[in-house]
Amino acid sequence: MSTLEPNVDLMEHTLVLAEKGWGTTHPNPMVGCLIEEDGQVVAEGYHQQAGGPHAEVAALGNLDRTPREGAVLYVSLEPCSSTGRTPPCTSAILDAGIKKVVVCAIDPDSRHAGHGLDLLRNQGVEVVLAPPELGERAARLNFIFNQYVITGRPLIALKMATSANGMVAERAGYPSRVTGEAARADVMRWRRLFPSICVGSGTVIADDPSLTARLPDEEWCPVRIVVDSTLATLSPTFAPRKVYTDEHATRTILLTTTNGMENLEAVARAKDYGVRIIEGGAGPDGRVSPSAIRQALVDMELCGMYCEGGSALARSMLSAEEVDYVFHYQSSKTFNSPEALYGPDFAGLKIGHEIETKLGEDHLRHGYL
Ligand code: AOF
Ligand code: ZN
Repeated sequence: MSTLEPNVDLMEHTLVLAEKGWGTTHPNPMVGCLIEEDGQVVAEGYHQQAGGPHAEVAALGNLDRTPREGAVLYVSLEPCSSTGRTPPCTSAILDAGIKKVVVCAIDPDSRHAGHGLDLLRNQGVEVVLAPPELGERAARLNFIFNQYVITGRPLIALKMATSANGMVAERAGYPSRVTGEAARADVMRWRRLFPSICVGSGTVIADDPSLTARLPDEEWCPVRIVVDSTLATLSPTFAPRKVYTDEHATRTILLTTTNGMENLEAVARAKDYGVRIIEGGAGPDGRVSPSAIRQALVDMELCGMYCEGGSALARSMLSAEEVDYVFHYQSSKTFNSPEALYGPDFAGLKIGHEIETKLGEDHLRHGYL
């Protein structure tokens, strides 16, 4: 008979703690943990970065004493049970004398998947799982980690913002504001989560984006991948683009084709900027093939990528079925100009396990393709 009645608020709080590692734990998951004694939270911890202490070890370390009898450890992900970069958390829990553990989600990493729970139970620890709805939320938090650890395939997400009538730009070739402030702030948060971001050459030429995550307390630059088959973005006919000249230029990677590598002037310019060029395979249309983009991520050991278009790149990735996850921001504005640019048919996409959020006047739907 179970003597443990877990507290849902405390379970939820482990998710809040996990999110403190938003974007900093790759390729590891975000995990939060707390220790409760007699209804009081006496220590908290979270996983900050791969190679660093896991959430359970951080919480036990923050307690700085032996947990009292009856202490309950709440953790957002199943405790690991084998040695990776760090020793197993199951050992840390047992060594601390914890006899009750509440777990929100099972670790999909096959080294652990359920083994952590079994091991603890076999050692006489009472283990309780969160209710399914909370378990799903805990698991969903680590959607990038989950796919990468299960399949070895980096998670490629495509973000697009469209007007109410399906346009991605008010005037083709020029930057335009499709969504409002809240949606743009939300994009910054996703840019902070993904280890890499990517855009096509047309977007770099038209918008001159910086592709950084600008948050209230931090500016962060993911690995910036520019997909540019001919190295047109390095043309001297316009001002050098920000991604090549700002203080994060060494975090920009140009992905091009054999044809692009023959543009020797552009190759020399990239070298001057300190920007690395990767040569990938081309499709029948002569452009970098979507599978070459995925291969580049695998080669660089990047577990996820947030692709912000433009529409040519989005179309080719969608038709090659190289998109795993979509973020569709839908504005309530209508772009009626004859120069407006149609995007891919986002409204028609079937999104699995869809999450919908209202952001000011705009709507975001995101989920698996
Ligand atoms: C936990 N708590 O806070 C995290 C876990 O190489 P390591 O030692 O960091 O182990 C990485 C694996 O551990 C990772 O693939 C995932 O299965 C698990 N992450 N587990 O109990 C944590 N970050
Ligand atoms: Zn662990």
